[in-house]
Amino acid sequence: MTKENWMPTVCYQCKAECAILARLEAGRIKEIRGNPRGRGKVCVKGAAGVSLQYSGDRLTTPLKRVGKRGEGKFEPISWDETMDIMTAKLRDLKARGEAHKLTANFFPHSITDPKWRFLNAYGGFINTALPHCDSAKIVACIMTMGGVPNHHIPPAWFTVPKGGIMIMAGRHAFGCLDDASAPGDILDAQARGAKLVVIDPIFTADAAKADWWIPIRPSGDTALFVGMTQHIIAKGLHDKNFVNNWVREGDFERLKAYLADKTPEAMSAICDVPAADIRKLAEMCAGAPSVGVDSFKGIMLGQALDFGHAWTTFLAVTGNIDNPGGQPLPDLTPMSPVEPVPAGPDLGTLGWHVTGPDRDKFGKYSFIMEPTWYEAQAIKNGDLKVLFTAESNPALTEMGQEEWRKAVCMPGEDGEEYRLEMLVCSEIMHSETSYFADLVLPDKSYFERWELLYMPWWYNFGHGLALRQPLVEPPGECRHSNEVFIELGKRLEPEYFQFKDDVEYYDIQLKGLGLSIAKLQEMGGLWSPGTMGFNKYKDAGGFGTPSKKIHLYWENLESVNQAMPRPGLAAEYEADPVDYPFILISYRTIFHQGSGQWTHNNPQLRDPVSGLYENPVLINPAAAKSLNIEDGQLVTLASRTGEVRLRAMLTERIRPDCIGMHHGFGSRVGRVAATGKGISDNLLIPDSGMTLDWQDLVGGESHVSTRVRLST
Ligand SMILES: Nc1nc2c(c(=O)[nH]1)N[C@H]1C(S)=C(S)[C@@H](COP(=O)(O)OP(=O)(O)OC[C@H]3O[C@@H](n4cnc5c(=O)[nH]c(N)nc54)[C@H](O)[C@@H]3O)O[C@H]1N2
Ligand SMILES: Nc1nc2c(c(=O)[nH]1)N[C@H]1C(S)=C(S)[C@@H](COP(=O)(O)OP(=O)(O)OC[C@H]3O[C@@H](n4cnc5c(=O)[nH]c(N)nc54)[C@H](O)[C@@H]3O)O[C@H]1N2
Ligand code: SF4
Ligand SMILES: [Mo]
Repeated sequence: MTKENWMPTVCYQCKAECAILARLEAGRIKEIRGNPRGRGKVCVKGAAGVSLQYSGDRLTTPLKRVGKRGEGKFEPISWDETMDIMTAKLRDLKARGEAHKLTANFFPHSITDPKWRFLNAYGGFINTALPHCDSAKIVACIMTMGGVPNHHIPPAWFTVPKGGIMIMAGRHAFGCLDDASAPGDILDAQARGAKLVVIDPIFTADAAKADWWIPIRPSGDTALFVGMTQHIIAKGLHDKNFVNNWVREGDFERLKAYLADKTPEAMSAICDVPAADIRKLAEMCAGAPSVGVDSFKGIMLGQALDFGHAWTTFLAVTGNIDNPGGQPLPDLTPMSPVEPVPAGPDLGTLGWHVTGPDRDKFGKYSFIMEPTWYEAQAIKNGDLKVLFTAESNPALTEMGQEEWRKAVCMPGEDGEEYRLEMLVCSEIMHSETSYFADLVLPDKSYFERWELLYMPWWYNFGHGLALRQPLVEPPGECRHSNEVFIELGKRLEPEYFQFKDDVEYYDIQLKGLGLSIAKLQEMGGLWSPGTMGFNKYKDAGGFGTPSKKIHLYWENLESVNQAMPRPGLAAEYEADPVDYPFILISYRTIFHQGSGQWTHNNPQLRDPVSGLYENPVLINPAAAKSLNIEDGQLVTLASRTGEVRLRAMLTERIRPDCIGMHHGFGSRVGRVAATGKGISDNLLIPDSGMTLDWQDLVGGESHVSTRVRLST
C-alpha cells in the first residue's frame, strides 16, 4: 500500500459529512478512515460505506413508472427521454404561471448547491426534511444574537476550558453521531476538567459518560432553563459585565419582570426536575468559565422556539455567547457570486407557505425553510404540482407518512392521473419514496461525484470548504442530481446556466478565495480560514441584531404571546393524557441514518449480531408491572393515528412515564431491509395537517413524537 492510495473526500453515510480518506486498490474502494487533516474520525456507518458503494441494490438506469404510484413497478428509459419529460412538464408549469408550485425536497449540502440555483432561477422552492431539525435553534440565535449557530453541529466542544460545562439537553452525540469527532471532543474536554451534564428522559450512552444525568420530563427543557435563569438573576449571579454592555437597554428589566413567578419550584412542577437540582445546576453554570448547550430532540417539538428562546437567554445572562466552550457564532467566508445571480421567487407573496387552517399566523414567523408536512397539505390545496425528492425519504421519514402517501396518490382534476402532476425521485437505491415516483433517477454515490461543500457554520469542514471528489466510476448510467439540475437549467433558464458543468460552476465561486477545484485537490480537499474566531462582536461593534445588542425580548412575537418563552410542555404532550398516558420518545441509533436505504440495506450495519436489526420498545419495569408486561413480550403501542406491535424491552434506563423507540425503522425496500425487522415510529405520530395547532410555525414542528397507550 502506498501513501497515494488514500484519497481525501467527504463521507455521506449520514448528514454530518465528516472528512475521510478512502483507500483505493485497482480502482476499487477497500477501506475508509477519518481524515487526520480534517477532524480525524469516522464512525461505524462511515466505515461501512464500502458496502454501500458495492451494493447490488444500486440503481443503474433511469426508470419510468408503469404501475400505480406506490406499487413500485417501473421500466427502464433513456436519459434523453427522462430529461425531455421533465423539461416539458416544467415548461408547462411555468407557462401556467405556477412555477412556484415546483418543490424540491432535498438535503441542502451546501449553499453552493446548483439545485438551489435552479430553483431560484426557475421560481420553485426548497422544502427540506433537514433544517427543521434545529431551525428553531437557528431562529432563536438570529433573534437573540443576530447570528446563525453551527447548524446541525454541536458547539465546539474542543474549545471547552477546564471547569467548563457541556449540557446536552436532548442530544445523543455518542449514540447518534452528528460528527464522528464529537464524542472524542467531549471525553477530551472531560479529561481537561470540564463537566458533562446530560438532560434526557433516557439513560443514554452519553448519560453513562456524564458527570450528572438529569432524567427530565420530555419537553420540560424550557421550564428548566427558565428556572435556572430566574435563580441566577435572583441571586445576582449573572454575568453583569456582559449584561450591562451587551444586552439591549430595557431587555434585562423586562426579563426580570417576566421571571418574577418562574421560580425553581414553579418550573420544577413542569419539568419534573427537583427545585434543588435546578438551583444546583444554575449555580454550577454561573460559576463556570464556560457553558455550552446542545439539543436536537429537545428542540424538535411543538414549542421549540420557546426552548430556543429560554436557552439563548440563559447563555446571554451567563455570558456564554461567542466565547470558547460557549455558543459559537461562526465567521462567514464569502464566495464569489456566479453572475447573473437569480433573484428567486417572491414566495411570501406567491403563497408557498400559506397552507392549512393557520394561514394568517405564518406571516409572523421568520422560518427559513418549510416544514415537511407542507407537502401533503399543499398537494391537497393544489399548491404543489411537481415534486422532486433527492437524498430524502418522505414516504417513511416523517410524521404524516401515511398522509403524504395518500396525498401523492390523490386523483387529479381535468383528466390528470394525479393531483400532484409529477413526482421525481433521485436515489442511489430504491426507497419507499421512489416506489411512488413517476421517474426514478439513478444518482452517483458520494464516491463518484463532485461536490463543493460550503456551509460556513458546519465545523466538520473546519469552518470552511470541503471537496467531495469522484474516486471511482459510477455503475451503469448513474448521473448526479446536480448534473441533472444543471442540464434542466441549461434547457429552461439558460441565462443563469452559462457555465460548462459543475466543476466550472464551483471554480467561479472559489475565485474569490483565490482557489479552484484543482487547487483544493492539491491542498487535500480541505480549506479553512484558520481560526474559529471568538468574541468577534467586540471588534465588529456589536452583534448582528438591529440594535447591535442582545435581544432578550422578542417584540415581533408579542401578538402570539411569544415575546418571552412560554415555559409549558409541548402541546403534543398536553393532549389526551388520559387516553394516552405515556410519552413516546423516539431516538436514533449509531447503526442507521434516518429512515434511509443507504444504511438499512447495508449488511454490515443491519447485521443481527454486530449491527442493529429491529427496534424493541423500551419500558420501565415499574410501568410494565402495572400492565403485566414481561421482558421480550409482544406489546401493542397505540396513538391517536396508529397502532404497532413490537417486542418489549424492560429497562430502568427510561422514565416510567415514557416509552422509548428507535426512530428510522420500518423500511422494507431492498434486499437487506426486506429481511429486517422493526417498525416505523412515524406510523404513530399524528398525520400531517392534523396537528397544525400544535406547531410553533418556526419549523420546530411537533413532528417527532406523540402520546401513546400500551397494552398486551
Ligand atoms: N446514527 C445517526 N446519526 C444521526 C442521524 C441518524 O438518523 N442516525 N440523524 C441526524 C439528524 S438528521 C439529526 S437531526 C440528529 C439528531 O440528533 P439527536 O437529537 O441527538 O438524536 P436523537 O437520538 O434522536 O435524540 C437525542 C436524545 O433526545 C432525547 N429526548 C427526547 N425528547 C427529549 C426532550 O423533550 N428533552 C430532552 N432533554 N431530551 C429528549 C432522547 O431520549 C435522545 O436520547 O442526528 C443526526 N445524526
Ligand atoms: N419519528 C421521528 N421522525 C423523524 C425524526 C425523529 O427523530 N423521529 N427525525 C426527523 C429529522 S431530524 C430528519 S432530518 C428527517 C430525515 O429524513 P430524510 O431527510 O428524509 O432522510 P432519510 O430518511 O435518511 O432518507 C435519506 C434518503 O436519501 C438516500 N440517499 C443516500 N445517499 C444518497 C445520494 O447520494 N443520492 C441520492 N439521490 N439519495 C441518497 C437514502 O437512500 C435515503 O432513502 O427525519 C425526521 N423524522
Ligand atoms: S458521523 Fe459517521 S456516517 Fe456520518 S458523516 Fe461522519 S463518519 Fe460518516
Ligand atoms: Mo435532522
